[in-house]
Amino acid sequence: MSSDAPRGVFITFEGGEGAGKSTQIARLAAALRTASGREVVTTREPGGTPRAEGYRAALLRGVAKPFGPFAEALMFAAARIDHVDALIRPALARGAIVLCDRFADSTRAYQGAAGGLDPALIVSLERVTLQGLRPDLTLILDLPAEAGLARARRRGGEGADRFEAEALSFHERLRSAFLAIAAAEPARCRVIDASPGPEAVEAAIRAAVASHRPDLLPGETGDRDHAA
Ligand code: T5A
Repeated sequence: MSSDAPRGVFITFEGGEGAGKSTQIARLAAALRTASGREVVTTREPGGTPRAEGYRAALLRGVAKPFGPFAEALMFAAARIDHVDALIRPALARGAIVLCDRFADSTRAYQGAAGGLDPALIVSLERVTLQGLRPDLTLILDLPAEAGLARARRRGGEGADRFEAEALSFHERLRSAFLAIAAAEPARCRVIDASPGPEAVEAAIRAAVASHRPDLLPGETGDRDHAA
């Protein structure tokens, strides 16, 4: 991208199962379209492009699980390379706001902290996969693992996928991992309490976005404005 190219904004949503990411991405996208008038692209991982959606179906069926967390991380990375090259980078180059449901932090948490993959391998994988791309802002939706799993179960569908079927201890490690990522990178990450109802969570997300980038939601008060 040349230095005078329009600069998009890359916002990722992370958290455990059933935290409310899909619900909140739709709400934030609508608010940003109205308030900023900019192009807003919503996407997800694994997936986001036809090729990566093919990987998603296989990954959620558990095809890579028998090969272990490294092979599974490689498959997430392969899907991510296509997603980044074909969808995310072009959208950012057009100046769009890109809202992505899960990204590289999910590999750190699921295959790394919860799955047992060596963090050094994950760092190397991120370097070759992302080629310097980093989210401008990451919203980590936090709630107790049991509550998130109950929400995912209530939503119904085809039954537990490869990750939802993991033991509660796996999901508790995930929660700790996401909180550790937020603590390690406070300039990029904001933890959002995902326990209350959707309206309250939406308000907290809008405040976090307004605080990080006041130009995206003009007229809204950022969460840091409420700080003591
Ligand atoms: N994965 C992904 C990896 O292991 N490594 C990686 O690198 C990547 C990128 C993706 C799986 O892949 C794994 C992680 C995942 O296990 P997925 O189906 O996309 O699979 O899984 P999730 O991202 O967890 O998606 P979910 O749909 O399960 O959760 P969401 O999107 O967080 O939650 P949402 O919005 O669908 O809400 C769930 C239910 O709760 C209700 C909703 O109406 C819905 O019924 N709800 C609320 N109820 C009460 N209060 C609120 N505030 C609510 N918000 C939503």
